[in-house]
Formats: sequence, C-alpha cells, structure tokens
Amino acid sequence: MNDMNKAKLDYYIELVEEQLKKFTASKPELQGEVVKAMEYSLLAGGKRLRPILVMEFARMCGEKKPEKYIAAACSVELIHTYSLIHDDLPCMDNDDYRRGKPSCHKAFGEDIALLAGDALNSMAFEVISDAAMAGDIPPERAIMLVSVLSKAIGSDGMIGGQVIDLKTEGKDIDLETLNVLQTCKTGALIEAACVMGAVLAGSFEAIPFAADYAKALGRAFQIVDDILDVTGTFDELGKPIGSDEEQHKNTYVTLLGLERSQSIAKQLTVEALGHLRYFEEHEFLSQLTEELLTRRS
Ligand code: GRG
Repeated sequence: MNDMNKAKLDYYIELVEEQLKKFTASKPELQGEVVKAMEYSLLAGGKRLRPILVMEFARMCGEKKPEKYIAAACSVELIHTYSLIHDDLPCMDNDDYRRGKPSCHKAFGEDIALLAGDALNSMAFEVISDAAMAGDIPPERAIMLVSVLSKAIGSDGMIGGQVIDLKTEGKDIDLETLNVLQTCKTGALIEAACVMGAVLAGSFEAIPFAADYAKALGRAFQIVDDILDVTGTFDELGKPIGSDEEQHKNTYVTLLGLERSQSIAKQLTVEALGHLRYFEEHEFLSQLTEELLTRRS
C-alpha cells in the first residue's frame, strides 16, 4: 500500500477507535460490569475492516465526507464484536483468547460475556436509529440499513452460518456446503458493510456492484483466515493456531489443501478487484483488497 493510502487507512482506523470509545463512555455506571465487558472486547484492536468498508463505499459512491457516517459504519463493528464474543463461548468454539487477550468470558465470566454480546447486538440498531433521529441519516436510508444489517446477521445470514458450522463439525461436507457456510457466516456481514456504504450515499444503483465485490472479497477473506489458522502464529493472530483442526472444523484448507486454497483466494481477489472497476475512485480499496490476501493477522 502506498504512503497516501496507508495514511488514509490509519485515519479510518483512528475514526473507528474514537467512535467505539464514545459508544461505551456514555453509558451509566449501574450496569458497570457489562459495559466494561463490551468496552473490553470493542477496544481490543482488530483490523476494523467492516466499518472501513462502509465508509469507503459511501465515499466511492459519491459521499464527500464519509466521516459523517462513522456511527452507522461502526454499527457493523458492534455486530462483529458481538459475534466474536459469542463465538468464543464454551458452548460455541470455546476459545480462550481473542485479539491477543483473554476472550470476553475468560475475563468477565460466561454470563456477563453472553450479555455483553447481546447488548452490542442491540446497540448496533440503536446507533443507526439514533443517527436518523439526529438528522445525520435520511430516515428511509436508515430503514434500509436496518433491513440490510438485520437480514445479514439472522438465520439466513451469520447465525445460519454458525449453525451449519456447528452441525457439520467432524462430518465430511462438500465444497458447495462449505461455500454456503462461508457465505452466511463471514460473507453476509462483509456484504452488508459494502451495501450499507452505497445506501448511506443514496447510490442505490451501485448496490449490486458493491454486493458482487463483497461476495468475492468475503470468500477470499475466509480462505485466508483458514490458511492463517494453519500457517500463522499466536503473536500474529492473537489466538492459538490450529484450532480449526482441533475442533474438527470444515475449512477450505481441510477440504482443498493449502496450495489450492491459496490459489482460489488469489483468483477471488482478482475477481473482487474487477468488480471495483465500476467505481471511479477505487484505488484505496483495490490496494486494501490486495493487502488482505497477504495479511498475517
Ligand atoms: C455466535 C452469534 C454468533 C456468530 C458466530 C461470525 C461468527 C459467527 C463468528 C466469528 C468467528 C469467526 C471465525 C468468524 C469467521 C469470520 C472471521 C474471519 C472473523 C475474524 O474477522 P477479522 O479477521 O477479525 O476481521 P478482527 O479481529 O481483525 O476484527
């Protein structure tokens, strides 16, 4: 990534971090424990990819100041963080570490971690509706955001993907089933983020192009995630490696092997870059998309 785009990435990340701090800072002390748990997981780092996608799509779709949508963009990070907290719970993947720190339930207990995830989930929709009520987003666009986001994370989206994941552990599945699992579990939220950017900018004709890009990126992203679970280190990933194999998960690597997975991720990245050509100023996102293929965290 060139220096200008690196500076832009850093700027976006800074905006996201500042906004996430505001979400929990304004909460009362009475429910202190759950707020601390929300804050702990929200501010534990992470690439902040999803809110960046929202803002960048809004910008590429003609919004001169995508920063003004920072709160709505972060709604997707609230959902992402909730999904990570719940995914780490003993009844799900039972992971002790996340983003280099003890996972939320290890730090706060299962009860509080479960509730922190629930509260982040509702906060995402509170944030979007509050932005509309404050006049920051036209109401009809806010309704569309709620529609896009809620569909992406329900039983036809993220939750559905998690169910397929749980129910196919230790069983042989074919590539088609793995693709459905991925599309729901990882792909749906990434697609929602890209589409939400187009919606925020009022560029409804761009939605199919944003969605096509997101589908290719989302699959490449998951394949790289599977590869890193085998080739990464604890320091890079902030969690133990080899957990997919330990839990008998179906992944692109277990199904296709490392080499073929790498080659498909590359192919999908090229496809994603092709979809970006619809957008005039796509250089930043093109570079970010390429970097995500070779990421180490
Ligand atoms: C249990 C509600 C519930 C949902 C579970 C999305 C999900 C479904 C679980 C999250 C765990 C997981 C491995 C999802 C696959 C998607 C993925 C690659 C997540 C990691 O996203 P990154 O790399 O994480 O963007 P950071 O830490 O950078 O934000």
